[in-house]
Amino acid sequence: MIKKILIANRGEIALRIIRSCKELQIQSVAVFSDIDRYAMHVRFADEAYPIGPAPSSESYLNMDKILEVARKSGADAIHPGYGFLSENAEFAEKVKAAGLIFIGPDPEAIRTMGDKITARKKMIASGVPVVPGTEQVISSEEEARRIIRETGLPVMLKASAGGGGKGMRLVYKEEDLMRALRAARSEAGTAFGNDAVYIERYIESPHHIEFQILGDQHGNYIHLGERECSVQRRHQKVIEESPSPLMTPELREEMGETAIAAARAVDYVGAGTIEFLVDDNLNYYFLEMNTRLQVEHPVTEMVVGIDLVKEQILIAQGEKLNYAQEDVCQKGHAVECRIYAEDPNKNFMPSPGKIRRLRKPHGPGVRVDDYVYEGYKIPIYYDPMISKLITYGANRKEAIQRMIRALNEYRIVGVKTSIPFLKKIMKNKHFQEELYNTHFIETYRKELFAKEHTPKEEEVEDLAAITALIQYLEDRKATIDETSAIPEFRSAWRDFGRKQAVLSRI
Ligand code: MV4
Repeated sequence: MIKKILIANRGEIALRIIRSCKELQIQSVAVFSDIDRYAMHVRFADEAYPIGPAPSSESYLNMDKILEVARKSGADAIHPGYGFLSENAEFAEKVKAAGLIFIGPDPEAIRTMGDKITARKKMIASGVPVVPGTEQVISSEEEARRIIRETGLPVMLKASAGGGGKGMRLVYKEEDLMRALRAARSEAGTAFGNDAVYIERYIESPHHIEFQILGDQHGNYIHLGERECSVQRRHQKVIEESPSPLMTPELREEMGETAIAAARAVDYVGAGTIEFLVDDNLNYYFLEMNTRLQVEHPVTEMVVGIDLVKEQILIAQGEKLNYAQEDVCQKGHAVECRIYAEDPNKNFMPSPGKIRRLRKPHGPGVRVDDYVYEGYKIPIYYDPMISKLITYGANRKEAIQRMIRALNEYRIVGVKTSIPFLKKIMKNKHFQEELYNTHFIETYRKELFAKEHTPKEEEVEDLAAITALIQYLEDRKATIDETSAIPEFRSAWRDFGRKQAVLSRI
């Protein structure tokens, strides 16, 4: 039985994992960099230990330091979350060698799926459909030419060590192949220290649909249905939902079984995700497998009613799966919006800084997985995602209308966020009518980035409060940075009262 888990991560996912630990009555150990001393995961855990300076290379990626804290704290397992060391086979090996449980798959499964050419070979051998293309690393330019004559154009060149869009090149004409190949190789070599490149036929307007699977240490597997992740910007997911509007019960069963076959091929243990590209004719192709818990796992949790982090922990301590495939059913609909501290009007430049005022949405079917609080300073060192807003509804329409309502309730003052951009997507006719694929944002960029000239009702409310605040500060000859020094402003209630008073006068 696991009694104490070290969470080798920060931010919302560290909180998410600690919550499941608490429900399982397992002690939690946080680790933190110097700049994260006042971060929420540090306050939330039962114990917390410093692991070094702010840059993640010196803290959250420092394997030895994390293992030292595990030993010192008496943890018996490590949960890596997502990002950082979560898909690092060497770290999983070191955790095992230290006599600890790694909450995730075997290092060998991480390694196989991390190398995309090896993964493709493994999938082909297991009868999992992959995008037509190479089975081996491209060893010569002649070979590349021969392959494109077989698969046809256009093709995509991808780095074997890549994934998630890094080091990709799209080739439409044979005469561009050599230059693209050299560029892809050189980019991959610099970025990953591995210049192996492979070729896939280009799927023109695909959907990105991924299946969540769980596997235990006894060879049992189930899938928990799919997530539709086609709304992306520069290979960053923006919105995820489950179920996918494209899915049929028959296709779900078939792709679910294919996802399980993919997991079985690497003796996968724990929670994992099989990514597929799906074309307009509903042909589907294995893209890659993510051997970790994913950012968007909550949409699956909402529609199947299973706590994925809890299942990960129970699997890691050797228990058999708590569910058979026939126990799993998707009910209702869930949508997730990723909220970033970025300025959508300035090409999504990061907008780090202090959260001055924060009001989270509540009410029926609303879940907020975040880690920020009023007064918290968002550091520049890590991912700018500050919150995930998830809404659940009886059907897609209700989940979307709930999301619009929840986004309207959300107030974040002090940093710019992607909330206005997310509202535009949720209100977009093509999104609402299920007419979208991976090109959604670029296709409707005009509408999605249009500046609004008429303030919305909810914004008028804020404008009134802000006008009153500015006047108040001018009267006191103070600046916004000094508000925390003004005794009255230590009370959010007084602030709220002032706002009501202002509103009653307009
Ligand atoms: C593709 C593709 C079309 N054909 N591969 C982008 C991220 C990486 N995971 C794989 N990606 C793609 N691979 C073939 N053979 C189109 C994309 C792609 C994409 C995939 C999912 C979501 C958004 C995307 C946006 C552009 C391109």
